[in-house]
Amino acid sequence: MSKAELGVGMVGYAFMGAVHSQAWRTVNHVFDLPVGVRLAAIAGRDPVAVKSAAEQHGWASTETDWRALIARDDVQIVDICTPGDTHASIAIAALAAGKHVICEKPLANSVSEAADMAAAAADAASRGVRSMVAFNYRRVPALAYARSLVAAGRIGTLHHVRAAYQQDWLVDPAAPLTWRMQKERAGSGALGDIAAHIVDAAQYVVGDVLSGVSGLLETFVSSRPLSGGSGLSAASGGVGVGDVTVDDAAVFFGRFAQGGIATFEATRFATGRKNAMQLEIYGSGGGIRFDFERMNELQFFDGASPDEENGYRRVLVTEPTHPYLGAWWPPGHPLGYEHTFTHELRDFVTAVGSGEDPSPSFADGLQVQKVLDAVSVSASRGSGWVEV
Ligand code: SOE
Repeated sequence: MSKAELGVGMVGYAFMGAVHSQAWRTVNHVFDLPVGVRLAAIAGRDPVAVKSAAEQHGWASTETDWRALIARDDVQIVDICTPGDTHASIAIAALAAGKHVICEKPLANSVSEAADMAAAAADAASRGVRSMVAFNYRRVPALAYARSLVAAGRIGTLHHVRAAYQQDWLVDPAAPLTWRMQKERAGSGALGDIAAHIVDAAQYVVGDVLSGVSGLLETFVSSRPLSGGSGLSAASGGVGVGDVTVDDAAVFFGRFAQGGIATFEATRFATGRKNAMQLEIYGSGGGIRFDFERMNELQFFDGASPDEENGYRRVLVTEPTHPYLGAWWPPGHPLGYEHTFTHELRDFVTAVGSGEDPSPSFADGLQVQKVLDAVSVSASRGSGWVEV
């Protein structure tokens, strides 16, 4: 008997839309899901551009208004890949219409929007409608494995977390202004875009939440040209210059609720670092180090090994017994960035198909938003301590 199939409707088709599309096309064919998925429709305001995106990424049809997408009978899942200023309205409307929702990070542009989304998600869950926030780095097999090591007590009592997310795509002052540098669209800069990832990843791996932070935000280049550039810094047009109204970099430290302290650095100005996401975890009985540039590896120091032969050892996380890997290639055949999205959809669709709530929930997204907000408040008060 063939499986039931859920129609997916996606809003947005830029970088995240492209990578999510790839994952939607793949997830059915790699993992054995309780329900199938179909790429029903994609929505975007520009009719020509959305049509060409649909053809390129394999969507069956298009809409130019997300409300029409949500209203369709052949759409049961709504995937939100738009800038943060539209997340709350799309997600809340979709949940009210009984559609399961997966939403890109950060969940929203403010704590109050995120709280509204979490409340709508809790209400929808009571009606069997599921939601998830898309923190894809949780689905790096090496990080999922790191979490299991910490949970199994292999590093003992947590002392330190050192997390960094470094990019360099804004170091050139001639890089143009885009929505990612506008507070009303993106909410914040490096803070919401990439610190959100390392806050989520750190909390996920250690299995605890930050209880307070102290931070500093910096904007190195305060105005930028309105057109030019390529890739993430491509602007769609305009003349002259516009103001950058978000942070270019965020640094902060924090304390975990159950003990252990952490430092975080998120920047778009780390010259030469393209997408360097790093996490180090040190406990009384061991340590773990991860670098996304070597995402198939984990460095593990096992304090239980004899001193004379001990040191950080490189664990190649490609064995089928590691999280997510059984469905892919034989040992030693590594995965890449895009697989993390296939894994997140695997977990989302599995939960939806099994009638369970996926993780991370909108409530988890709200908690990350509270951490980001506490960093902003701290920075605005000269870096004083702020409870989360
Ligand atoms: C841009 O900084 C960006 O695309 C983020 O928005 C993504 O979440 C991250 O995975 C890569 O960098």
